Amino acid sequence: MSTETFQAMAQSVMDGEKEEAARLARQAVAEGIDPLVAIDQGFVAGMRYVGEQYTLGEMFLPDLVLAAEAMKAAIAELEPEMARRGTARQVLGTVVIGTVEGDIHDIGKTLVGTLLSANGFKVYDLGVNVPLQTFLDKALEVNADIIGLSTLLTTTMINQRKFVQALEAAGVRSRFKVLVGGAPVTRSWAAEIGADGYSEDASGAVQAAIQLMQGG
Ligand code: B1M
Repeated sequence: MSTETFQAMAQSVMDGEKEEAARLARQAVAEGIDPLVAIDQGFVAGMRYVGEQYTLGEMFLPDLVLAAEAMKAAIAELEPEMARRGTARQVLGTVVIGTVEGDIHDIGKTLVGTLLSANGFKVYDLGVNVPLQTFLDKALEVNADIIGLSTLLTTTMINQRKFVQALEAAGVRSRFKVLVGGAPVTRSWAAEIGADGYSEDASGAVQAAIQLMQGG
């Protein structure tokens, strides 16, 4: 796939062109391109640009919404291929994942959930704006191994810390591994709040989850 096509993917997100984004995603699948490469080198680049322009006051909330719609349309086309490429057969572990309370960003979290699922994890995706108690209730209900907390807002990162504290207060800290991620989240933040795992992207999250299952 040519550099121009990756640029066109980025452009389709910048322009909020849903159909074009979906078409380019289908083209990537037809050409045997790894969906993650299409996402990282194409669509995410467009999303990054939109985020920067929003910060600069050059783009506005409706632009973010349209960009997100285009990105989701592309991912929807790529998802079956991501699942198909997942090689693991046995269930590696059970993951409860969601975006923390106060935060409605869902694209990154959904991508992480999809890849975990494609790689052999049983995934319960609780969606966005998820209260901490809901994470805990679901994790207890399904006897989860890993609880994944995503956040894109600096203002809601604190809910990741609160969740680790809530597990301790409930006396169940040792029952679950906590995996954290999201654009503002760093390895040092993860260490500071006592999370067990961290990743800056979706494929890293799969590696981190596998490590956690191996006791790492
Ligand atoms: Co919002 N938003 N947004 N937004 N938005 C950001 C995050 C922002 C950085 C934009 C900016 O100012 N430049 C900014 C946050 C600033 C901050 O906190 N410091 C921001 C803001 C301010 C807001 C609002 C407050 C705006 C407003 O209302 N005034 C509002 C928040 C509402 C709320 O949540 N309460 C808001 C709303 C929205 C939309 C609804 C319009 C839309 C989201 C639509 C949707 O998700 N359905 C939106 C979008 C699209 C963005 C940007 C542009 C793109 C986010 C995205 O989807 N990225 C974003 C700017 C940016 O990040 N560059 C921005 C693509 C996605 C694949 O990446 O989500 O980072 P990401 O996920 C990655 C990794 O982070 C990691 O893996 C993923 C795949 O590689 N990862 C994990 C994620 N979760 C993980 C979990 C893990 C491990 C890894 O383990 C469990």
